[in-house]
Amino acid sequence: MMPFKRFSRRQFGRIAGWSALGMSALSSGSGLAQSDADSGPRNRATPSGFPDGFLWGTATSAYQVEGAVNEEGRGPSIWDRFAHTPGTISDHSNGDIATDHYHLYKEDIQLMKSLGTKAYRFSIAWPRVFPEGAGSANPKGLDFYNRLVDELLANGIQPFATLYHWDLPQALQDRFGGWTSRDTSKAFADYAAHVTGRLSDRVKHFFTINECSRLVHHGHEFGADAPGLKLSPSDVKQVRHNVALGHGLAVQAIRANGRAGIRVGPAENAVSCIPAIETPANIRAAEIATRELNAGYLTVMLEGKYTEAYLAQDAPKFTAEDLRIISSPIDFVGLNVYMPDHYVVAADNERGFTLAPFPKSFPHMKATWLRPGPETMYWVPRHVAKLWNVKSIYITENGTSSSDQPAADGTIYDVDRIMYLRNYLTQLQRATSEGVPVLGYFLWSLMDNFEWSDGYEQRFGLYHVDFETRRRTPKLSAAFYRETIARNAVA
Ligand code: PNW
Repeated sequence: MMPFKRFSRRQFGRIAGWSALGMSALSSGSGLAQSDADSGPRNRATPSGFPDGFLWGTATSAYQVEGAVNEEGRGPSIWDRFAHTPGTISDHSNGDIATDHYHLYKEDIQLMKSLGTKAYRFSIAWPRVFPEGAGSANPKGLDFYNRLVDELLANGIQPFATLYHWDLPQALQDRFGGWTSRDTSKAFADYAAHVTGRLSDRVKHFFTINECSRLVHHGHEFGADAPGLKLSPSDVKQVRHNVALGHGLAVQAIRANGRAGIRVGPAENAVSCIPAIETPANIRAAEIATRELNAGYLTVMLEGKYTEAYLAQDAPKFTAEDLRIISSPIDFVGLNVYMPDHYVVAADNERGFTLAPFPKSFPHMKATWLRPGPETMYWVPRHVAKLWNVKSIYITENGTSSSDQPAADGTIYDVDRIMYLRNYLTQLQRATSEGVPVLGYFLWSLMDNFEWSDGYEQRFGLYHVDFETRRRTPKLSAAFYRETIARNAVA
């Protein structure tokens, strides 16, 4: 284990729950801990450290944490409608109250601070800003985000705002058919312009759209997420094109309306292609697969064209101008990294690769879809940096749910989450030590929250939330993350 400078006793304060984990909490108001963390390289010379200034953060999204769905003029979103439709959410819950972050944000910022995080990725609810999706803005729409941003900055935490994390104003679904129409792409750009005009004096980093891939497939192909559609393959590709167009239009609107120095990029769950064995041929095959299987979003966004194979079937309708807009220059790529989608083997076939089927015995975390494959955290940013010459990458999400039962002493010893995080972070450190330009990492999630169609049955938080009392309690993984941040190395 690496020697590192320990915080002195007086730098610690108390936050409920930390002592139960055998840890003291960082004082919320001392400022000392922060200057200490900033005071230079603790691990630069060690093989296990992250780069100096590596940005550690946590992530949430509006509908999953805020609640307060009827406050200060917010309009309904497709997720309000979907969650209130019987048969959609496994535990019949919804996000009406969620973690009540809308009212408890100050307390939550102290939780972030006690972890030692220096950045927070949250999303802005479009229906708070434009209750009808477009037209006249709600004058109180940004009040909450102004309060949130000011409180973050006052506590030394940089705000990273996502503009769209799936909560489309219901009015746009009703009026245009949502993302099936490019009118929604245009409305998204108008909303992005409005927000950046008002927040970019304090918010310097904006993500356009969270996970095009899931919102397209789960929302419009499988019907498992809002708006619950099951469209034909060609309509699904049209939706994906409209979402990509929305991203590009928003990038342009953000640049036109934001302050100088504003930085913008997507937050995408790239289809992850891992060389099954790390041979040069398999690595090349995994790169080819990455480009091909992300053709509808990252590839078109970074190359300004669709691949031939993508257009060979069910091609979307688009213009050359659309492609120019979609590939508007971005400042970074955000990557949500959870699991290996494919292990790739080089093959002498037309595509140049074979996707290995997953054996039935492949392990999973508590959520059956979440297959642990820590090397995903190495290969995805490496592929993106290499294929498209991307110079700045943020890991915008990574984490896992756990069954999270309290032990007899009341503590949640979520050692499966710690095992998962430790292994993924080790692979992230491998990437940064080789020069893959990952600048920061946002752990999903700060606290348990509304996990979409899994309701409150999948808990992804470092902090346990009691959904009766809204009390937050750190799990053992919170102590793991705090230790990792303090060392700037995997703990
Ligand atoms: C992400 N996959 O969803 C979302 O951005 C979050 O809102 C969500 O709470 C979190 O991850 C946990 O699910 C994903 O199949 C869903 O690879 C599925 C996958 C990845 C991310």
